[in-house]
Amino acid sequence: MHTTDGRTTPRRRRRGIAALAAGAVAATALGTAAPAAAERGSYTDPADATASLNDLRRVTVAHNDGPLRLRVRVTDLRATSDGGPAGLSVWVDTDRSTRGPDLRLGTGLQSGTDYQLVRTTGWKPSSEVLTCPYSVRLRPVKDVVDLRISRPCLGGDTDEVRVAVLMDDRFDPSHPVRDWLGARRSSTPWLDRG
Ligand SMILES: [Ca+2]
Ligand SMILES: [Ca+2]
Repeated sequence: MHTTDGRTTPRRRRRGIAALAAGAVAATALGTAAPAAAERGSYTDPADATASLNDLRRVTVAHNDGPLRLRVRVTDLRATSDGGPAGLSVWVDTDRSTRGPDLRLGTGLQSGTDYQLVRTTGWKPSSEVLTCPYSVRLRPVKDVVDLRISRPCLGGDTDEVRVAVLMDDRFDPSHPVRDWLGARRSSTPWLDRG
């Protein structure tokens, strides 16, 4: 199980973090030799979900030879909150030839909640939880969530990706707040691997 506070850290996750760290080092070394910047995009979303502390405001995506990195900024991320359950889903489209996104990384937005990566077909989960390296880090002080999906998860020959992001707040089950980045099920432009 993957949790955002590391209280339960199985061997698989430790290996994942090590692999991500190794990837980051490799990318840095490459960067000094050939300073090709990661292909990067930053996308804003309006304050249109003010009923939730986690109103989605900005998503930054960096796609290079290391892990795909996303930073999701919300209005007021809290480590613990009586605001009730809220979650974040990031769908990643890795293949133009398959309809819709191919991966989904989902996480809760309170410290210690689970996160998991699965394959998707037609926006729905189509696999068990994947064992390749990926991570979610909640940073309440900065009001951001940092997500990483390693190259083995994306597929080694994946040269372009696009992402869709949804915040889902169920504090009041009769009035769930859903905040997509942009329009419902819309994605960022395709980002070439930098
Ligand atoms: Ca918003
Ligand atoms: Ca696809």
